[in-house]
Amino acid sequence: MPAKEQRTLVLVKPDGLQRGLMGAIISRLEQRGLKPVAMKLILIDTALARRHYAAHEGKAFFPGLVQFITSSPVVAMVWQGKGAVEVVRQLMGATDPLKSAPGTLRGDYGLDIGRNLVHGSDSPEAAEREVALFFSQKEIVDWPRSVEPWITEP
Ligand code: DAT
Ligand code: MG
Repeated sequence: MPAKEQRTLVLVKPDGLQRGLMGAIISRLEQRGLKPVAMKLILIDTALARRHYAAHEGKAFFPGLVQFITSSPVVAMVWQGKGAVEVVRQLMGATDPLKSAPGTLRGDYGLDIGRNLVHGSDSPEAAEREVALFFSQKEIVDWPRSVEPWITEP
């Protein structure tokens, strides 16, 4: 991976799949110029959910959050590109869809903080931890993309 690029974990949450929005969500990441390097549909088990959301353990919403994220499949992905962590956070919008700007994924498709459609790592450190939680090294494909120089100046 080029030094100026980052990788980040993105989940299309159960509400995104149930509502038929995974394509719309993936399209926005693609259109921005980010490159997918790993992708799979999985049912998250309770152990993985608790590890993924360990920072929120003890909070009032934690049990509901674990219940929700394990209730139906998600699409787990790794997206790569310049500033990928921050770019995905911007594309997602604020945690609470009621406070997310129109034009963001949560601002366009969501109403409820407990049904906010998408997860993106909140820092490079979190991204490294979360990518390793969801994907083995072998599942991450470092493929060359011919359009790259038209997205990022070499
Ligand atoms: P984000 O997903 O924007 O990184 P977070 O890490 O603070 O937000 O919280 C993880 C998820 O937990 C969030 O996507 C939705 C849920 N959540 C957060 N705060 C909540 C609250 N006050 N009430 C209900 N659910 C909440
Ligand atoms: Mg978070």
